[in-house]
Amino acid sequence: MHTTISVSATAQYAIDLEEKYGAHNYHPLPVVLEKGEGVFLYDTDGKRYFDFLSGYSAVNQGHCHPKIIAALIEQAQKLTLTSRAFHSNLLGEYEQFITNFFGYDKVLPMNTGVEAVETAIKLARRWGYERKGIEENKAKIIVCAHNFHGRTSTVISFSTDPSSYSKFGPFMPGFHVIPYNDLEALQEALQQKNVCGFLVEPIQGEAGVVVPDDGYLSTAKQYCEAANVLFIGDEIQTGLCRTGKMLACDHENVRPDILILGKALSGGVLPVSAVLADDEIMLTIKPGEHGSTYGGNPLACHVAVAALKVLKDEQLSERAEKLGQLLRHELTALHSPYISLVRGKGLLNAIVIKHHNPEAAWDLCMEMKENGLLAKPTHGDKIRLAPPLIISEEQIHECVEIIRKSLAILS
Ligand code: IF1
Repeated sequence: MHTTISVSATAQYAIDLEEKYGAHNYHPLPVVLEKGEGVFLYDTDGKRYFDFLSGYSAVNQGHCHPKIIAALIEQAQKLTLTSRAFHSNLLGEYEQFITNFFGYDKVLPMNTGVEAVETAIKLARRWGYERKGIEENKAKIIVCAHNFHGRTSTVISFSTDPSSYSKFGPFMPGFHVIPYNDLEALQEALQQKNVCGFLVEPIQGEAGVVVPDDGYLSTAKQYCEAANVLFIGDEIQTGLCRTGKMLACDHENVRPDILILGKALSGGVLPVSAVLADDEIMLTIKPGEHGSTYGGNPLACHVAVAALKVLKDEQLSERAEKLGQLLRHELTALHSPYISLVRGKGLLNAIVIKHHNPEAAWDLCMEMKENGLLAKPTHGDKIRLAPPLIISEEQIHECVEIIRKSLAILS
């Protein structure tokens, strides 16, 4: 059982309300946040924390970025939603902006990340039937073990994590699981009939920031091309400068046939996701065959353009590259007996905790919280360390010192 810790009456009141009136589908750290600004979060008692989770990479630009908030406020006072039954003055401009930004013919705007993943699955299947001649209802998509692509019934159908899929069946067929970072397994799977796509995270985030071997993505893309299979890049967590390039696939000059974005596409302000592809794929879906109430709403369009501009204007991929190297170097230099591994790319990093106590990672996160840094374990012994990309060099050093000091709790 996790060690409990007392919180202030104000915080406890908020926690109790969640306990009584909210579904118990999370196990958050005992901290109640009230304000976010840049790299900092503030709890209901005014205590300040470095945010080393960044909304699971949705807040790459920093909390409440002034330019993104200004775009939100400006558009919120004009027009927030038209539905797609009518045109809006902002959708086409946004579509032109984002397709030019990433170099694709077209975009299909959605809201949450998993909706974009579902959209990509439907696009790949539809392309498979219409362009590759796959037998109807026989399309297969290759996925990787330890994947995380969201929590809808279809997407958990190909999860290998029981906490994501158990007792949520029956499951959607049409997926073939192979080991991650295993090109032989991919090559073999691609020999099957009816394969339309390979859905992959360039770095497996939820699995604990698992970075594949150099060359994995580029060779996988070559294999897919040779097999006439679509390479579907889920960059919801790894994209938008997080790993030191605009897209994690850019590290290997891989251009996904279908690119999936989410999270920081709005800078953490509201759910905005997008699927980008060229006409041969995108135009296989005809009017009335896919969509959503809020997909491409003018508020999301205006916010997303502002959020994308911040990424480039503030050179956030260069920062992530430089400061990520510094963070990994400094963490390694701690030579802590409790850190068995430091890994990551750009500012998407994780430490693996080595300790006889299975709760050690949680206890360390609780101690870091006491010392002013918020992070949370994933899969037991791994702690993701992913601050907003606007963090400064001196703040990196300050945070490494907090981590160093907190490690003493494991002695
Ligand atoms: C939760 C995890 C991270 C994602 C990738 C699609 C989605 C996600 C690569 C779906 C979402 C979120 C979901 C959130 C916590 C977080 C998470 F721990 F769950 F797995 F980041 F690692 N593809 N990841 O990472 O996007 O529908 O959520 O917008 O469910 O608790 P979404």
